[in-house]
Amino acid sequence: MNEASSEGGAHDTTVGPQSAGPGATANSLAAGVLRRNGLKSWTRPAPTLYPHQWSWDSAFIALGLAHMDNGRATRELESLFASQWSTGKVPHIVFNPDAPPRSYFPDAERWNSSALSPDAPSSRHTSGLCQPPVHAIAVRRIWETSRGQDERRVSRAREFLRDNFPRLLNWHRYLATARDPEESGLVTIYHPWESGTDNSPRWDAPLEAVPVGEVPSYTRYDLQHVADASHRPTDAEYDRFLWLLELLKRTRYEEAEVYASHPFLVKDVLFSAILVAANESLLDIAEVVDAPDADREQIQTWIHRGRGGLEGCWDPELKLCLDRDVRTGEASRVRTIAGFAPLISGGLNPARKLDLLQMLDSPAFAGHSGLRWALPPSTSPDDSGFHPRSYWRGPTWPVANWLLWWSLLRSGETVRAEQLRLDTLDQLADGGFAEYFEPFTSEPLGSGEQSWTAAVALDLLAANTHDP
Ligand code: 2M8
Repeated sequence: MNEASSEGGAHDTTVGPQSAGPGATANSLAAGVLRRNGLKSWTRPAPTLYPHQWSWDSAFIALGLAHMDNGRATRELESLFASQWSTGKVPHIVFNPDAPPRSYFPDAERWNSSALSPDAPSSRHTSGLCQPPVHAIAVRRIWETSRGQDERRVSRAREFLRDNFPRLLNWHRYLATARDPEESGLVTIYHPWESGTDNSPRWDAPLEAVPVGEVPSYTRYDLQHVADASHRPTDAEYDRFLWLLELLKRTRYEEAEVYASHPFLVKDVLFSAILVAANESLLDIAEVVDAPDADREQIQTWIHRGRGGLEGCWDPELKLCLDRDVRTGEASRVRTIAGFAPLISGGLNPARKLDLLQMLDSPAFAGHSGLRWALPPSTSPDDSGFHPRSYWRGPTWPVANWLLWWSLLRSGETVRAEQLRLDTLDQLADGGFAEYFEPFTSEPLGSGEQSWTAAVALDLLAANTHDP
């Protein structure tokens, strides 16, 4: 690991079972990032670029914190869920009132969600979007890491599960209904920011189809925090992102209205697959909290429906799963890591699993001969939308590797999973806990101390101590 970002070994005792082994330095470095980015009850995704609380970042962060400090892990999620909308939506950003002025745009004022929507929380400012639902997966991890610990810790964890089961169920219900009125099993997103893979070429065609109107003037602050503007979306992309935001505001974030009028409605396969996996975790949580049978049956229905929907998005020629534009019915024929969605949702027949494993290791992804590590680039180098340094258009992302690793383990592909784990950890040992990496040179890009990168490192390092 890069010693420049080290806090030294002073905190080793807080990093759990790995602290005495060879992973001790890596553990303490990763824990140091989470400690430095941590505020009172939640963690900034990055010290300057992202000064607010982001939804799926917090879930990954909690998953890592579960190996350091269970109390902090539970607080992370509780503070996020305190801003859950009355519809069940978990907002993609919860704004930090103490963030330095002019540090992030669009800010709370631009979203204006509490004033516009009666469904938004009134005491905290949030964005009007959401992000992939990794939360139940993190809650399940918090439960697992409490097992075998002293009775007080186990009962605190059980209580946490009990308190959070209804919140998670509401969140998933919101996604399965408001975001899937067709009952297709696929989640509709209203904005590329909801996908978490913001300017992936997955969104190029549906975004280009959006006629952009007059965007109120704005200043981007993100560019001041990165070494090179080419790592971030272009100004033209930002105009489109902000135009969509204006349109959502005109609907007052009212779901039916958005569905009727919004020009960007896309069935996102990665988001949908994460929801299936999260529903599997939610079923396990339901078991622990002894939830009513009706809730469990509901979750089973969502899992089944989700897998069916994803199967319908399979492209036999590209051998990947593809997003679909709700308005045109067109599939987005680009090759990105989202195409591996069925691996994440699981329950695959052997032929489909083989297709996916072969594609993962083919020259189009992790088997590309020029890669520094055998890690899948976010966009295939063979795709015309590929860019090795531009955010979600080609770099490798440790969180994406974590999702694939975890999915491979769950599907019984332990050897492939282990290779992915080791390559990811080697990349981090080399380049530190960066937000993303150039896939050929492994140059760290974006923010240098990204919390979710450190968090997934902690989980990967602890992998030999728990089951997937
Ligand atoms: C990135 O997204 C934000 C907007 O939500 C941005 O670029 O300003 C994405 O990588 C997203 O997935 C992530 O949650 C967020 C914070 O790390 O940054």
